[in-house]
Amino acid sequence: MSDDFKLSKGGANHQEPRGDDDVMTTAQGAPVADDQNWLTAGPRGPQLVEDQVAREKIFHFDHERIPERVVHARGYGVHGHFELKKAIPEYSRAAIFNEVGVKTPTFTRFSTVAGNKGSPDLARDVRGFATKFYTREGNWDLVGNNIPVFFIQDAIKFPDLIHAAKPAPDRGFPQAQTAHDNFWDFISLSPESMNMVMWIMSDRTIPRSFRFMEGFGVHTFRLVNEKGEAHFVKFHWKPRLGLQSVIWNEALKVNGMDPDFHRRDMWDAIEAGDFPQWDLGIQVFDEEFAEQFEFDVLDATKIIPEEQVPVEIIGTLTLDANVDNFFAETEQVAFCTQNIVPGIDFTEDPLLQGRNFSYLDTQLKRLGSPNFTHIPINAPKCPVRHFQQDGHMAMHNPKGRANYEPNSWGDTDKPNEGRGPRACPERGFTSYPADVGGPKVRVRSETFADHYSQARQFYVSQTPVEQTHMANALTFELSKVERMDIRKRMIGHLRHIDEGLAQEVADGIGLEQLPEKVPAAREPITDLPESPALSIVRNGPDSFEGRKLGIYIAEGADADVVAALKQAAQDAGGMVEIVAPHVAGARLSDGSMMEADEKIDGGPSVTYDAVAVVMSEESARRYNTDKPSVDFVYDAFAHAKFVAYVPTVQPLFETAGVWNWMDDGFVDVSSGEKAAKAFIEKCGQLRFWDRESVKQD
Ligand code: HDE
Repeated sequence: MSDDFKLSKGGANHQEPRGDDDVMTTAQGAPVADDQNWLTAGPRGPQLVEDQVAREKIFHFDHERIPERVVHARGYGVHGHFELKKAIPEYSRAAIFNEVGVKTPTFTRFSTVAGNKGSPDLARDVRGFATKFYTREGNWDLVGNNIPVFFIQDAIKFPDLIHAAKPAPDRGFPQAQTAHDNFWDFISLSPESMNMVMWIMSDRTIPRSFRFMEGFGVHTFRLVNEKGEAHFVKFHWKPRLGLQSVIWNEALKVNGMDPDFHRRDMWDAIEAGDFPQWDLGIQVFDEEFAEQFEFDVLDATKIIPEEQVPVEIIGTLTLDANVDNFFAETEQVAFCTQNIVPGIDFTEDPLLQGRNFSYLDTQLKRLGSPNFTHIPINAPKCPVRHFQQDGHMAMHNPKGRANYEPNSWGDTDKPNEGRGPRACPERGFTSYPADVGGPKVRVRSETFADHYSQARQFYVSQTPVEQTHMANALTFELSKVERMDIRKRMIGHLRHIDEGLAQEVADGIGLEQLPEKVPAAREPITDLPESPALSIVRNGPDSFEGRKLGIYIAEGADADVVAALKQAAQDAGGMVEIVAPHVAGARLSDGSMMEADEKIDGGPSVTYDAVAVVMSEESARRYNTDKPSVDFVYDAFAHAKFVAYVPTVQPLFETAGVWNWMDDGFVDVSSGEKAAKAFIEKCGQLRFWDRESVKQD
């Protein structure tokens, strides 16, 4: 036992501090002599309440938790910066939109919506994509999602939506799932949600990584220029690495294998220096466009297709630093939709207006004090000057005598001293003087009444493989709904969207007859043009950059082939992990020992974008009855992945049932470098979709 690791009285391990700076203290700063033994009356006697050290420790521990977010409880935050590439003074006076090249610090938190803090990452769910920009004119929070529309049109329905989605109040389950009666009951009684239903039943809700998904501000906002002129705007985040999702069967397995799949992916990418980037795009349009557009631009259940109003890229977000402390940053960050800066303004979108009330309110509940802006992660990085004071945990109170205005302090011999700040009409935030008014009523605008047209547009814009996934997802979800009337009502909506889809789902859940259509508030428009921007598959990457190859090796694996595969993947900007029967690794054909990143049970193929299996025939025979090895191969096949192999793996591939089914997604890489390169190039397509039984039109 080393000198600095001794047993103290009572048997607890005691480690000496390494210097004065290393001495443990209480929260009050008093040095601590023993942090392992509670003060007792005699060695076997009762503990004394007098022990202020132990009491303080336990007291603090008892109060470590704060309420989790009522929605978006599970999230992951990352630091970064936004760099403007193109100034837009014609649209906005905001400094962040006018200073090309300036790097504005940011904090982005990705999240799921329905699950609690400990729920799995790959639940089928919308992903939050919230970014706080610490601009020099104050914090701007763009609190968006990875889907550009929402379930409801009016904030008053939000508590019902969330209650219906979250675990039922009596049984307390299901967790982080929408496949249950309450959710589909609410949805099928809320026709306005049908566009969103199409999006959530697509693979958008099972993203492969936060790094490969889009983000949207959802609402229509206003940009206001120096002259006070306003334009409408929708904000978009476009991932540089292209879009990618997993497939449902994979998601189920990933959740079991690694519930932290998304946060681990983000952490690893940033630690490896592969900083993910998104371009910020804007769709700008004026009142005239809004007037002639088929739908109301204030209705958050509708998009404006990119083909109709192109997305103009103006800057780039780079995420380049993980947090130092998850609680201090990710948990305590408090996004508020009402955090805007001069040059950006709200619209009368009733969902946005409701959110502006909710976010401030929820932060008080969660963080316990109106001074949550004093917490470093929430504090602006520009000067803050006001007369707000006191309250729980106040860190910054005004100095001097003046804590009100107007005041005449400082009017005498020292003009600026002690007088405090004053509002500035020129630089300060000014609301756009939108013409609003009318009788006080509780009605939904007639212009919000179309519920199916864009749902159909989304569906017809998908590739056949994506359409099949949607039909499968709907079938899966409705098969978990126990009440037949809810299932039927849902299919009654689908019939307005696409009769073929409705039929497929009806067949999928075993209905003999198609249910009646649910009466539509307005006849859907059935000939909206396809919008290719809505498909994930059409907007994937063209390289393996940022993706992960899993190479399964065992004793006798061809060293040259393994090296060639590693090199080719890394050259393409991909990551590589070695999987082996033992975590110690395997001895390769050249006698060298290659360490493994994962033991086969801990590195199933669902955690990789593409896989390679390289082993001697002897090893392939040895592991052909090993379940994790067989699953590795079979799952890669079933999930339409590209697979590199050497012919000696035949015995394993035979038991996995894939040897006779090998298609163009399988690449023999035994010849080395060139073949490995060709394989990685193919992997740029991410999946070999032909393998899936696609819907035949
Ligand atoms: Fe939220 N939402 N929301 N939401 N939301 C919250 O704020 C709310 C909506 C979104 O990473 C809460 O701090 C209402 C749309 C994200 O910390 C709460 C309505 C969109 C996050 C709240 C909506 C979002 C939240 C819970 C209906 C996409 C996580 C904790 C009008 C544009 C932010 C919190 C983070 C969080 C209310 C609808 C996105 C309760 C009332 C639409 C990304 O304030």
